[in-house]
Amino acid sequence: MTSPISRGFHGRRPDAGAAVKLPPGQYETHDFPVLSAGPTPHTPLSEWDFTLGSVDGASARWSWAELEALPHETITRDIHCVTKWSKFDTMWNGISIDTIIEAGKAKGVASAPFIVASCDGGYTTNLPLADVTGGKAWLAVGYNGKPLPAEHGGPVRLLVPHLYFWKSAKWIRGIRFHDRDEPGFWEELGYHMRGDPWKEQRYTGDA
Ligand SMILES: Nc1nc2c(c(=O)[nH]1)N[C@H]1C(S)=C(S)[C@@H](COP(=O)(O)O)O[C@H]1N2
Ligand SMILES: [Mo]
Repeated sequence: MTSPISRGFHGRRPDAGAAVKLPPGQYETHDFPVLSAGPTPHTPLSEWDFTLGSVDGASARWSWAELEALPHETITRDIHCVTKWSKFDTMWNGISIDTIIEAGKAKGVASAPFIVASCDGGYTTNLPLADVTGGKAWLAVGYNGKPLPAEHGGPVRLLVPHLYFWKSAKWIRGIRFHDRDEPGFWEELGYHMRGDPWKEQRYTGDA
């Protein structure tokens, strides 16, 4: 008979691994819940565009085809929703925000220390520039090797996996630079301005 101690050790290993990846107050789910504050918009790709805007009003625009022509990366990250589910090792494809900002600079759009992302349907969310640059955020166009489904934000969503998932704006249509940190949709309603899951920055006033 094999040792029960050895069996117990092997049996607990996956849980120990999950605990390391799970921020405080979160649980792991294998589903992919859909959380939307309104109906799912369906903008045809022929009408879709993306606009990057500076503080002084300069802007740059990309059509769907122009966005698709920019370099893409495959990204595998854990995601964490403020409603307490976390999903491990989600796989995305998209364009780094660093790439978009560099392409915007070439079109005369200067950056600033904060951004607001805006979406079809009117949703907005704010982020410090430092949280979307340096390989930390993407315009995601693919999920699990397929085009991003509309309910999860397709054709294009912001992906900022190191912050609570409300920062990952679905159906994104633009990013605007700001000199000051301006609250977005949930941030106006009492959610944290930054939303770091490892610091449990859920609501206004959390550390
Ligand atoms: N445009 C838009 N983006 C959004 C939301 C939304 O309501 N509208 N909900 C946010 C919230 S609270 C979460 S948890 C995630 C959910 O993404 P999912 O539906 O792909 O799981 O999208 C975020 N991005
Ligand atoms: Mo959320």
